[in-house]
Amino acid sequence: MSVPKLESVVVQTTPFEDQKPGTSGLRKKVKVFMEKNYTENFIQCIFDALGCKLKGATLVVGGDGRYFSKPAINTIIRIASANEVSKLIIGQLGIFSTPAVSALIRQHKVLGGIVLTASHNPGGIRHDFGIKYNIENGGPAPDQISNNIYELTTKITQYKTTPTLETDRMIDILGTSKFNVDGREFTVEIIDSTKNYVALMKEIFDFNKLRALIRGTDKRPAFNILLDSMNGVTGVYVRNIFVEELGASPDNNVRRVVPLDNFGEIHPDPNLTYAKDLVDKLKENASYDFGAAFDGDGDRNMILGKNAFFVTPSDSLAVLANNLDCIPYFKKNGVHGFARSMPTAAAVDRVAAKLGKEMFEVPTGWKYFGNLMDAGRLSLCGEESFGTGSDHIREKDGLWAVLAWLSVIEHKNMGVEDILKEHWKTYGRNYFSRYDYEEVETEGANAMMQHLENLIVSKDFVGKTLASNCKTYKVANADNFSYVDPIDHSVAKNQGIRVLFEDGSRLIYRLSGTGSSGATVRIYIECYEKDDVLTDAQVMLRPLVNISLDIAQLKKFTGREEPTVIT
Ligand code: VG1
Ligand code: CO
Repeated sequence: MSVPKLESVVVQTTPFEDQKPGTSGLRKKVKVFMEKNYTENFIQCIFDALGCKLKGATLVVGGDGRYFSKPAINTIIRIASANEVSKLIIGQLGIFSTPAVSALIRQHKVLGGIVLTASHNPGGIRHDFGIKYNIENGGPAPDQISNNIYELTTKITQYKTTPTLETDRMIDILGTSKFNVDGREFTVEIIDSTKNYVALMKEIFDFNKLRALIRGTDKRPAFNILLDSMNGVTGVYVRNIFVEELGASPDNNVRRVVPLDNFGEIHPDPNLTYAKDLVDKLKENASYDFGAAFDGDGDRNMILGKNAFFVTPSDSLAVLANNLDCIPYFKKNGVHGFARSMPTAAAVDRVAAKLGKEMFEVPTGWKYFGNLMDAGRLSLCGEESFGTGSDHIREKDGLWAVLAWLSVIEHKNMGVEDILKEHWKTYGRNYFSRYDYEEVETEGANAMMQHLENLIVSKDFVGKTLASNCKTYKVANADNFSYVDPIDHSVAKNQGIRVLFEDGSRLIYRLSGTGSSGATVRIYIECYEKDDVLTDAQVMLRPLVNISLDIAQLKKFTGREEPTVIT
C-alpha cells in the first residue's frame, strides 16, 4: 500500500484562561472541550512542554471511552503528526484504563502517554471530559510539568496540525497505518485494549489459586463475588480477567461490564453513595461473599464483604500491607516501603512500624508516589479516595486491588469481615470518614478555608481543648501541609489544613482539585482506638465531626446543612 504524502499547517489561535491542570489532569465540561481550539490548544501545549524530547518519540493514547474521546483522539493524531511525533500506540476504540496506559508506557519504554478521562466524574454530552499527560515512568506528570503546560496555555498563539490526515474509523480497527507528513514517517498503531494488562496481572498474581477460589474446589465452596464496573472502562478488563481467565459467571459475578460513553448517566465513583446499587445487591443477597466496584477509568476500587460489610480504603491499604507476602510479585521483588496520602487514615503506618518498613506521607494525588517508587523505596501505597496500588505501575489500579484482596482471602481462607476484625485486634482501629460538600459556591468555600487559615495561627489555638458530646480533644498542632519530595526535593505547599489532636485524632480540610464546576469541600475525620474496635464509625466519629463543622463554620460559609457524600 502506498503511504499518503501529507503536509502540516500552522493554525493561529488565542489562549484560554482556564487550562490549569488540577489534582489529576485538566477536567472540564464536554462543551468546554468542544469550543473551537480548546482541545487543540491544550494538546499543543503538552507537546510544547516536552520540547525536543518529542521529536521522533512514541506516545500511548487512550482513555475510558467517555463521550468526546473519539474526536479528541483524532485531534491528537493530527497534531502529533505535525509536531514530529513518530508513533502513537492507541487502544482500539480509544479504550485503555488508566492503569493499562501506565503499564504500556513502561512496557514499551516510550516517552509518555495521553489519558483521556475525567475519571470518577460523570460523562456524556452534559458532563465532564478530561486530558492528562503521563510521563515516561508511566505516572501522572509531576507539578513542575503541569505548571509548565499551564504557563504555555496562557501564551499560545498557534498550533500545528495535519488537516488532510484521514482519521475516519482509524481507531476502530486493529492494525498499523503509516503516513508521510512533511517528509517524515508517522505511524499509528491500534492495539488490543486489554492484552498487555491481562498478561501483567498474570505475572503478578497466582491465577490458578484465584480460579480455584472463584470456582470452588472439592475442599472449598466457590467464593461468590460480585464486581461492578459501573458502565466504565473496567468492563472489558473484568470480562477478560474474571470471566475468561478466572471462570467467574458472566451472569452472576459481574455487572455493568459494557463501557458506555455516558456511564449510563450514573456517577462512576465507587463509594457508598454512588455505588449504592452494589451495596443493595449485597445486602439483598447474602450468598455474595465479596463485592467490588471501580470508577470510570479503572484506577479506583471499593471493597465490600458479605452483607456489604464496608472496608475503608485506609483499612484496605493496611490489610494488604500486612499480607503482601502471599502475592507472587512481592515474593519475587520483596516489599520495600509503604506510603499514603496525607488525609488517608494512618492504619498502614502501624503495619509499617511492626514490619520495620519505611513509611511516607505525601500530598493528595498519585503523582507524588512516583519518585519514591522509581527510587525503589516504595512498594505499596494508597489514598482514602478509593485508590490502592503498587510499584508494578505508576497509577493506582482498581483491578489489581481486587486481585490482591482475593489473593489474601484465598491465602488466609477467611472472609473480608473476619480479616478486618483480626487486623483491628492486632493493630487497633483507625476510624475514618470523609464528608464531601460538592458544587459549593467558590467564594464561600475559599472564605471558609481562609477562616481556617486564620484560626490555626491564632493565639492559643494550639493547646486549646475542643469538646462535643462529652468528648474532649486537645489541639496539639495545626498547619497547612507542606511536602518535600525525598528524592528530587521539590516542594508542594498548601496541601490541606490539618488540626492534629493530642490523642492522635486528626481533622483535615481541603478543596478538591478534580471538580469541573464550583468548589468541593472535603473534610477528613480520623481517630484511633486501641481496644474499642467494633463501634460503628459514624457513631465513633460523631463528636469529632461536630467539632470539625463547628470550627470551620461550614454552614455559615457554604450554606450547607448536609454533605453530598459521606464515606
Ligand atoms: C481526588 C481524590 C484524590 C485522587 C484524585 C484523582 O482528588 O481526593 O485522592 O488522587 O481525585 O483520582 P481531589 O483533588 O478531588 O480531592 V481519579 O480516580 O479521579 O483520577
Ligand atoms: Co479514576
